[in-house]
This record gives sequence, structure tokens and C-alpha cells, in this order.
Amino acid sequence: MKPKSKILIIAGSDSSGGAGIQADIKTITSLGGYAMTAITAVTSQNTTGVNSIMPVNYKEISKQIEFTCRDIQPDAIKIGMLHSSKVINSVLSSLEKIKVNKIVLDPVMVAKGGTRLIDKNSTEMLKKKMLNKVSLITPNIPEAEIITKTKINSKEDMIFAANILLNLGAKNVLIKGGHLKKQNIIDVFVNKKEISIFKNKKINTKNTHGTGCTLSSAITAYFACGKTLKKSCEMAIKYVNEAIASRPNYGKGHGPINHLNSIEIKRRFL
Ligand code: PXL
Repeated sequence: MKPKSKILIIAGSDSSGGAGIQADIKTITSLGGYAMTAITAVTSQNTTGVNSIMPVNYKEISKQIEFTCRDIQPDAIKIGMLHSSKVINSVLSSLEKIKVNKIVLDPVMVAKGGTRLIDKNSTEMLKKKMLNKVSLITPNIPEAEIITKTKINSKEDMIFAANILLNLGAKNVLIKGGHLKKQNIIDVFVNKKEISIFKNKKINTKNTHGTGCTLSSAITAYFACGKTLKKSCEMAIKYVNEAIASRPNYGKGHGPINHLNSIEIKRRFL
């Protein structure tokens, strides 16, 4: 099988393999895409938490993006962890040079255990400079609360916050409702013309490390091969749900989900 699309991932490395660049590559690969990377930071972590973060110099991040794309033009880009305002500025300037229209931004701020993955000034930069340059932004509830300066406790609050994001310049918004203490998970997709609510049964497990990275990569993979953003969100949510349902239960903390869920491995390799 030949890859269906080419995707550049701009994100941080998670040594435990469940989130970050590793989750992104696994997801895009298992959905039939060709993954390229620009690594923004190297974290050492396991399922119990983040041990250390080594930022990659912003000039090196831009070089990875520009040199890679000069040769292989991506159909779409997924952006994850951008830890500082210098990195955000540098990524923005590289994006202008490479001219890719389909960009999905996961505004990563805090890891599952509570470690900050982005410094405080950068949140404002993401909001003021990057939000309006991307096709879709996919905040979870805490991230949407920080960017919109609102409290979110219900579906109505999510729609309200999503509209604030549209007014700030976002073209499409997916707010993920997994943090609300409800039996069903509600994700809200909004643009100027439509509102779609995706409702799924919550799977009771602490093994959800990397769900945000995985979801945004899956959306990018579907979007890159021509699906609408709404359809891409719907299909990506299904992929993540199935990956959570078939999680392997690795590690003592928040374990990874099953990125391989969508692929069949030929018996002769097992
Ligand atoms: O899930 C957010 C995230 C993004 N990027 C990296 C991470 C994490 C969470 O741990 O490690 C590199």
C-alpha cells in the first residue's frame, strides 16, 4: 500500500511513546499517511509523569520544517507542543514560507500529570498570532478555559467558548469535553456556519495518555486526504475511542492507548 497523504508534524517527543511526536507518527502511519517531523522539544517521561523537558532551539525547529518541506511538500500539518514565544514566532515564519493550507493546531499546555509544556507568555501568543492562521484548533476544556478566560461546566459553556474562539479569529474549533465529569463525552465542533455535537460513552480508565495528540493527528490524516474538517473530526473521535477501548494497559500511571487499533498486521509477521 502506498501512503495516502504526506503530513508534517511539529511537536515534542514523548520518550514513553504514548503522546507527542510518537503518538502522532503512530496515528498517521496507522491511518495510511506518510509522517514527517519537526521536533520542538525532547521530554523524558513515563506513564507516571514528566521527568524533564529539553527545548530544541527555535532556529533548529525552523530548519527542520523548511528543509524538509523544500523537498517533500506536505498535504497538511499538525502542530502540537510549542513551548515558548520564540518557538511560536519561528514556526509562524516558517509556515509562511512553506505555504501549506491545511493546518491543525492542538494548543498543548499541560501534560496529564500537571506539568506545564508551554510557558505563560506563549498562551497569549498562540491566541493572538496563531489561532487565525490555522484551519482548526482543538483545545480540551482546561485549554479552552485559559484561552477564552471563561469557566466551562456544560455543553452550553463549550459552545459559548467555541464562539469566543471564532471571534478571536479561529476558522474551525473542536472543544473536547473529556475533562467534564459526565457519563457521556461531548465534543463540540463549531465554525461560522455550523455547530456539531459528537456524543460518546465515556470509557472508564486512567489509561488515556496521549489522547489529545492522537486525536489531532487522526483529524489531520483524514483532512489531508480530502475529507471535510467536520467529517475528519467525527472519524478521528471514533478512531480514538476504539484506541482507548483496546488500550494495552502498559505502565503504572496513565498508560497509552492503542494506536494500532485500525491496522491489521499480516499473520506471517506475528
Ligand atoms: O498530550 C500533550 C503532550 C504533548 N506533547 C508532548 C507530551 C504531551 C503529554 O505528555 O509529552 C511531548
